[in-house]
Amino acid sequence: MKISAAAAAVAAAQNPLSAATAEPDRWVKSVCRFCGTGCGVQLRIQDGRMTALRGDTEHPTTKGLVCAKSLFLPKVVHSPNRLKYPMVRKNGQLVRTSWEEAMTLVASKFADAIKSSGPDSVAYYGSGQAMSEESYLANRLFKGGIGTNNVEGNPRLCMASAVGGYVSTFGKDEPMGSYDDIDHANTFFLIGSNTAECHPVLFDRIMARKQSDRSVKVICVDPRKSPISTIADIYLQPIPGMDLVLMHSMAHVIVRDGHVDPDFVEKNVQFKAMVDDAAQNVTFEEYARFLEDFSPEKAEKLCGVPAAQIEAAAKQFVEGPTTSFWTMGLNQRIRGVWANNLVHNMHLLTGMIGKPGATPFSLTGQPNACGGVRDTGSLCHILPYGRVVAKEEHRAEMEALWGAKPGTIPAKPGLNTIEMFNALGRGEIKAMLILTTNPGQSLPNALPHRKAMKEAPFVVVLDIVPTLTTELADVVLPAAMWAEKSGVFGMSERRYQYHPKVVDAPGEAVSDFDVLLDLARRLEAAGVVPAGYISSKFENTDDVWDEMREASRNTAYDFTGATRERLKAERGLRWPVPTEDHPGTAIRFVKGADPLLDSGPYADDTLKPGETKFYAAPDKKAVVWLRPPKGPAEPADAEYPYVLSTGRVLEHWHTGTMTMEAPELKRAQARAFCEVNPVDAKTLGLRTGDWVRITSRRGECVIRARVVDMPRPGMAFVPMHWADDASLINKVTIDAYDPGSKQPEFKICAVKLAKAEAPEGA
Ligand SMILES: Nc1nc2c(c(=O)[nH]1)N[C@H]1C(S)=C(S)[C@@H](COP(=O)(O)OP(=O)(O)OC[C@H]3O[C@@H](n4cnc5c(=O)[nH]c(N)nc54)[C@H](O)[C@@H]3O)O[C@H]1N2
Ligand SMILES: Nc1nc2c(c(=O)[nH]1)N[C@H]1C(S)=C(S)[C@@H](COP(=O)(O)OP(=O)(O)OC[C@H]3O[C@@H](n4cnc5c(=O)[nH]c(N)nc54)[C@H](O)[C@@H]3O)O[C@H]1N2
Ligand code: SF4
Ligand SMILES: [Mo]
Repeated sequence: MKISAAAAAVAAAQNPLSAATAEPDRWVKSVCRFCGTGCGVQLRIQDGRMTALRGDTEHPTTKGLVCAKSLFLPKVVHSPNRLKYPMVRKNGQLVRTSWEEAMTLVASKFADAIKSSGPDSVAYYGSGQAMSEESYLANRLFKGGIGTNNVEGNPRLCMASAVGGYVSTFGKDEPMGSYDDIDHANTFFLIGSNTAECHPVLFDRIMARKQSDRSVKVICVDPRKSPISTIADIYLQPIPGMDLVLMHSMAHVIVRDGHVDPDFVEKNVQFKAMVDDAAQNVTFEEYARFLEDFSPEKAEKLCGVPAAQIEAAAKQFVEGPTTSFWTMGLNQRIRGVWANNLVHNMHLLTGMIGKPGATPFSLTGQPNACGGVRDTGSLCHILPYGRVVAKEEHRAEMEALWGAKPGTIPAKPGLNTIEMFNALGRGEIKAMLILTTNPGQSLPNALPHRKAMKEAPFVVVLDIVPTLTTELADVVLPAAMWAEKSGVFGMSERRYQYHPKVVDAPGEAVSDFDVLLDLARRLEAAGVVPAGYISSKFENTDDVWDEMREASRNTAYDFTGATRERLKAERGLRWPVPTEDHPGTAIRFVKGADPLLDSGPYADDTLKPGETKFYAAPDKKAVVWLRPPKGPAEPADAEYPYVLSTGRVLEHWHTGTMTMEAPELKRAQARAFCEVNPVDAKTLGLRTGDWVRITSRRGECVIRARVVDMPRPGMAFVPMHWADDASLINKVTIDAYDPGSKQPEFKICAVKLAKAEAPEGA
């Protein structure tokens, strides 16, 4: 649907919702739009409305299970608070306007900036919740059409360190295993992941595995006793930010006790250290000497975990097959990439990789951070399907496929997320497009970034409801969401799943995809994008999918066999899917008779069944890294004596814009809270329900205390879901980021805590 056509249709009908044709009740196969578990769901459609959601029992990985957030999606979709009309800011107020006026303004601001200040004066900030086709199209428009690499998105806040870990260890991004591994694992190593609340259906599957066999054990590493600590056989509670020491110490025990798999290491592993900013080969013996410094007794002093527990965890780790899962507790750290490397190290040393149940698996948070942003290369330094902007050959391949003028894609990466918002604040970015994300609430150190968005020359935001970002924008466009548009999500286990449009969007809302197409057409007309570059090629997400499959051909991601027709009929396909009769791949880098083992274009036909080859790594050998055990950017000190960590609860999704629209979810966790350990509460004179002021070097919040033995003494924990000023915890967090992955350290900053009066309006 073209925007102009949409506007015309609306002029006639005024409200497309009432215009929906009556139809018989039906249940339609789809995918949950929340977390990276990627649960299969069925949607009940009655009279043009979605009236219910249930788990899809035929779904291969989630088998009919769903969690509470998902069940209330129909209420989110049909919320009365949905944005229905475009709005532009006039005299400081957002006022309703037509699509034509809004898009004319958007296109002219972008075109003017590009003409007067060059392509790098504009930027795109997208999301792991946008459809794959949307991210791909935006990336194509900005990099190959406009000629800027200023393409970023919230996966920078979420997955960048996991990408850095996979790429630096294995040469290519994305997990090599799959959820199938859960059913074969004997040991689960869950580190920095509150799987129970954040990937509940996967957690259920882990529990089912544990219940099926008493020898299955769970190790949990988290400075906060999250709900998974209650099922852990071994629970380690490190000082926040100090688990690099812990993992080196586990590796120390593994080496000391002779649990290294010499054949696997000989064939598949090399050892490296960074010396003066350059990677240098070292020998296994040198690595073993490096580890000598990390005896459990020494490590205990640094990371706060008793030596006996480190020994126990290492001894259990080698009782494989072992599957590791981790999420933001490792990624959102200034040493996030290194933390990822150290998990991989343990798998490589023990050969716990590439066998059923043995895999290092980074759990993705959003439904489409993998398929949509990582795989399509929609970040400032990468290009689709494993290509990078720094390589001339990769740029040339994409320019050829896109029909872009040779040399359009700059060789230099664009600005990473934090630098992009810093540049916005300095006025260097003159026009920014933001969609399917709410950076006004979700960026760390939010105050200066909010100021930047407010004062920037031009910011346009697409959302489904009013948010802390739309309130800062110059133009707000109403977006169709999830079940109101058709496209693909790719979740953590490389499974691409199609979700169909089943209901109409409210009012004049249209999909982000259609807005991107319309913007492209207008920028072509303005002469800042070559004529026909996008407008002559695509009308809908189906067309774009075909080009995306082509872009993946002969790469390690090859999904040329995942046709639209297959995706519509099947319950997802895990890439590589190199041919149309290929069933998809459960384990990459391993060759074998089983069709679910890797037969992608790089797979090595000379291997014997079950043998591994890390074909994307230098010399085809994965890297065990010697990483210095560095701690956080801002540890607690005398002035700011506590560590603040932030995260999530089961019932809410990020900035709450969706889950707060379902009254049942809103009530279930109605208010922000700050968890404080009873030991600290005593010192601070705090009781549950008291107000506590949380102050950092950047800002402060006043939130009700929850005194509970969950965070370690010295640590406080606040979820990120509430938008009222007193609870907006990202005013307090730090935007220091990992020098490799550029992912910010949401998980750790230093704060003061003090009993306080109720904030105004509470
Ligand atoms: N209900 C719900 N589910 C979600 C989401 C949501 O908003 N709500 N969001 C989705 C998204 S995008 C994401 S990224 C994931 C996030 O999923 P998770 O990462 O599992 O969730 P978080 O609560 O952010 O953080 C997990 C844990 O990291 C721990 N942690 C903090 N510091 C450290 C440390 O130094 N070391 C270690 N080992 N652990 C530490 C915290 O104590 C916390 O328990 O959830 C996804 N699923
Ligand atoms: N303190 C703290 N902050 C964090 C984190 C943390 O752990 N602690 N975690 C970080 C992480 S991992 C993540 S992933 C980010 C998430 O941060 P955000 O992406 O900013 O959070 P969401 O609430 O998911 O924002 C999605 C927005 O898209 C809108 N939306 C939904 N569907 C559509 C659609 O189809 N089209 C459009 N245009 N809009 C739509 C929603 O209403 C919502 O406003 O937060 C980061 N921020
Ligand atoms: S576990 Fe994740 S994908 Fe599954 S229903 Fe819950 S939120 Fe949706
Ligand atoms: Mo995330």
